[in-house]
Amino acid sequence: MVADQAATTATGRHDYGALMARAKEEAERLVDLSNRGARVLVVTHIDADGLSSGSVAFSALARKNLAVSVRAIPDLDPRAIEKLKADKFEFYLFTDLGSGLLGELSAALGDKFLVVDHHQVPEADLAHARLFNAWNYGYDGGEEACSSSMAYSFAKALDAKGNQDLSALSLVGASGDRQDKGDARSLGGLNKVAVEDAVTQGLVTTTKDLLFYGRETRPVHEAIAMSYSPFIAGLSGAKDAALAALSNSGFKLKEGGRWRTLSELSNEEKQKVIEVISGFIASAGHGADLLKDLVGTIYTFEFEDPLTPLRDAREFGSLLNACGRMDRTDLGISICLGDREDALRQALALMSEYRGKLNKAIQKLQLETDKVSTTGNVMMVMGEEFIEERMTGSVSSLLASSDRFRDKLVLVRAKSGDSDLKFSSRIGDSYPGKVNLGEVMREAAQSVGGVGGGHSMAAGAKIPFSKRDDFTKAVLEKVAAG
Ligand SMILES: [Mn+2]
Repeated sequence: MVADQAATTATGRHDYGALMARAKEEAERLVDLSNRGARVLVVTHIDADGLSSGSVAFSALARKNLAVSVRAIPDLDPRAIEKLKADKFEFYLFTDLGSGLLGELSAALGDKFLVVDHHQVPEADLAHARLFNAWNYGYDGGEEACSSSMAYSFAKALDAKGNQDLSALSLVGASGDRQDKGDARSLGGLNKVAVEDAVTQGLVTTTKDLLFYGRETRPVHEAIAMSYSPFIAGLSGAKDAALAALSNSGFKLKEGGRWRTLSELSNEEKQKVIEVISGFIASAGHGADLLKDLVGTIYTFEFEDPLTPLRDAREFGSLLNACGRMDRTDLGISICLGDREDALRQALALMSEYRGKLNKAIQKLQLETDKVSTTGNVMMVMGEEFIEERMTGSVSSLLASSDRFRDKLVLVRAKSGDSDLKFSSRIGDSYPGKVNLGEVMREAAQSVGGVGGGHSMAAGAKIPFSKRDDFTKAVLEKVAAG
């Protein structure tokens, strides 16, 4: 089975065989450690891919009867590393973070750690002995592998049969990291190995349809209004406007007194929905790109309740993201580990609260145009006064998916503590140039005494507040230099 999948996915530069061999080596090392009574801590990031990859690693180790705990943290920095060290675990498994701090980790933890990741690192760091990173095996960690599919490979190395169910969570992590960049917004590369496992297991089915939130459960206008990616100004977050627009077009919203859902519509009706939406998209520029993004491959989890967002890989990812952003990673992890009662109920409430916050930030942006500045292809949101630090990633993702800014490099900044600024940056799908955002943010942050990095299309930085102008200047220069 493993060999078959390797054959279908390890085309060209992909080296699935070497990746699994390394996973096996590390898995054996961990089992050996635990036989000697070692306690292991899984440390992961707070976003959807972080929560799902941490849960995959945790489940796989717990199933081997290891004494394992899992913890999600917003940032790994030298101070966080010291704190982890003080907790005196015998081994630390990092998922979705750590690639940028290998030297610091080695200094603090010796060789008692492993980083399972997909973030791009400088060439010299790729050879680090405690790094298990997708880029080492020919997978583009920006869109072909997420931490969840890396953690799933590790889980398969621990127990190929027993852990196949964890394949489904890989799809959640990959969607959360917006890696659906294949044909018809499908998942490719190492993520596709997980898709194939999940389909073979009967856990997941794939279909092509309109990609709106709650397509099986919500009234059509609600589904449109609750969708933020791509962000459609005037419809996203605007239920009444969506209802009015559909009614005015003569759309049949109800059947026998009951609201119809998107999944019930005929193809002609779906076409009509797209027409209504296109009326809201600025005719200049990138509307066609955006409309194309509205249709794509849907990954449905057959074992989940159709009435919950857990039924759809993307919606599951949004729910986890909301848990992370709202400081309740415990709920996200509980859900990944199978809680469908209390944790799910609380997370759903949190999700509406989170959407409310996001909506407020966006409305403020539309009203107060002095909070936005544009220089060439770079647009910056000065969110110090109205965007919370933990919301920066959501706001930048949303703006980069909107018709207005999808040809821009989006920078969103917010206050972090008393003396720092947090930046979140994204490259819109229609951005005309070529730039490696992870590198730009890392180098620009370093030049002002801060820390930064990430992926080519999504990255972040934290810098001293007093250096904000130097930092922005450094970013603009690096972007202009290509
Ligand atoms: Mn990730």
